[in-house]
Amino acid sequence: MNCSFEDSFCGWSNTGQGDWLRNRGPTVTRNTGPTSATYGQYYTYVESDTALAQLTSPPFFSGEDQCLTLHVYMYGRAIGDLVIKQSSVKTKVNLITDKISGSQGARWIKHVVKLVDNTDSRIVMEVKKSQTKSYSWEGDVAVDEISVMKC
Ligand SMILES: [Ca+2]
Repeated sequence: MNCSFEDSFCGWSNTGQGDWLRNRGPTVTRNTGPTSATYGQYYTYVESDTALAQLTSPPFFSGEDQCLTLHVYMYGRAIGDLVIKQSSVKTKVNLITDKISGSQGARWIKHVVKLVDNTDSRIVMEVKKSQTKSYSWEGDVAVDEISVMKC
């Protein structure tokens, strides 16, 4: 579950139409995306021209009083939504749906989601392409340093 993307995706996998990529240093697009990771050297991000990028965690046990913490970098004129879900592996039902919308400034921010007590969970992170905004390429969404621990 915990991942800083330094060596790999730690078992998280791309399950959408587009890709979450591992990267170090700045993204290829100007005026959007981070210039470096928040922890270590690598992070994961979505280019804003991706249709629907979905990154899904391995199954894990979410006990009482667990929180998902992640660090996100969402900066640019065309930043859309980062949707974060806790879903049940067996039923595929979304137990939690959380969302960060729009540009958050040129910095990494820490985001915490309180999870539901569920034995068999996955975390799913989704970014959809912003088709309506001008400067639509300025919409890179980056994530680093994901962890699940006691709140
Ligand atoms: Ca990292």
